[in-house]
Amino acid sequence: MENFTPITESLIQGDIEKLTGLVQTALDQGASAGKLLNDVLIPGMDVVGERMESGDMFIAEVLMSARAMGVAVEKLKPLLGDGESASAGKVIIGTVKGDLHDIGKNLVSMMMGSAGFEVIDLGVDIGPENFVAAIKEQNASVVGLSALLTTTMPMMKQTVDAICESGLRDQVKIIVGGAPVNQSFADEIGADGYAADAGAASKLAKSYRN
Ligand code: B1M
Repeated sequence: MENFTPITESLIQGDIEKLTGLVQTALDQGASAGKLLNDVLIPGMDVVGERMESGDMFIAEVLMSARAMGVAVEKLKPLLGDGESASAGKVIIGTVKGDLHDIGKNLVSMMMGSAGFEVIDLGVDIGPENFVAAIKEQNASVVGLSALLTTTMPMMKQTVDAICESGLRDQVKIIVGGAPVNQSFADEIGADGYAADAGAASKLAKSYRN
């Protein structure tokens, strides 16, 4: 049994050069891309998520790990045959209309991508009609709404309402997050869940696929 610990460690450290070198060596030695992704890299990102939640890793460190994961995933992508991909479904994510903050949202995108979801990131300042159109077009199963301003929180409710009115509500789970948002606000506007940080958002999305 190969020792994959150095790969996990370099991922957690966000050391892109070391990680890509070790991944290449493992591939050269015969490890499969699917095994590296599902049994080494994704569990490594779970550790990052846990450390983030417990406060043992800072945001900057989490971003470095997420970037390293992105580079490793890009490297493995062409080698992943059908059925070997860890795709866990499609997630539409965006910062709601009127709000331009995207650092936290990008982190959520990266963590969900690292967890095997196909993430369609709509960007910032996204109106309810754009979320609805994207769910329809992409046949997404999870929608993530981010807001950093108290003034844009009502836009989250408008977005949830628009999804209900479009008839797509039963198809998607809606996750909301961002500094001014909390669980009771999520309940109040009819979202399925609230996540305090990127690790929790990814964990929540994963819980919906079971
Ligand atoms: Co703005 N801003 N900002 N800002 N800004 C805040 C949010 C503010 C709290 C600063 C302050 O006054 N103390 C304040 C909001 C006050 C309020 O509403 N109560 C504020 C304000 C007022 C404004 C402007 C109105 C300022 C002005 O122009 N007068 C303006 C609004 C522009 C607009 O959006 N229309 C504005 C502009 C900006 C910049 C453009 C300069 C810049 C954004 C750059 C960018 O995002 N590309 C900016 C920044 C950087 C901040 C602060 C300083 C940092 C935000 C950040 O990136 N944090 C912020 C103060 C603060 O938060 N300390 C502030 C790091 C990031 C990793 O955390 O985004 O919270 P966060 O994401 C976390 C969680 O919230 C969660 O997970 C992430 C990772 O753990 N999360 C989710 C986020 N989305 C999620 C979605 C999920 C789940 C979890 O599921 C889908």
